[in-house]
Amino acid sequence: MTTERTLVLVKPDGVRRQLSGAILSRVEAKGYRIAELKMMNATREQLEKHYAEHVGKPFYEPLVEFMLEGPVVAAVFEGERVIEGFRSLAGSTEPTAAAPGTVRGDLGRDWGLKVQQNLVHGSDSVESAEREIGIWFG
Ligand code: D4T
Repeated sequence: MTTERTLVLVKPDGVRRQLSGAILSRVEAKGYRIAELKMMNATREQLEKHYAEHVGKPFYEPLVEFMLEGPVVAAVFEGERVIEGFRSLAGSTEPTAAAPGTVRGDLGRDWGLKVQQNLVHGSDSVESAEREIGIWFG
């Protein structure tokens, strides 16, 4: 049996607010294992690949600009059903509506900007995870 992997990003708002450790700690405490970890500055090329599905949407360019504002922490977490498990921990996309107890629900809010600054990214399927891990870890 192959253990599932997911790409987790602590976005620039999370790094800037010094929440990287708190966020990674929640994921580790749930029982998932860090397989890869680094802090880096994303390139526009990486973001264009990562967010290709959103090209043309009103929040696309603000999203890319936001992700270029500062460093991100990129991690690969491993574990049974980690993709679903991490998305459950992260909470829904909109921090205002995200359930308390989730990363976005507890630590995020709407700042009235053109893009939601929602602290984390997590892959949404096995195929996305493998594609995204390739983009961020080569
Ligand atoms: P990511 O992909 O960053 O983990 O977030 P989600 O899976 O929760 O959300 P997404 O891919 O649909 O959106 C990517 C990114 O764009 C922002 N966004 C999204 C936004 O500002 N307004 C919107 O209406 C949507 C759909 C937030 C996350």
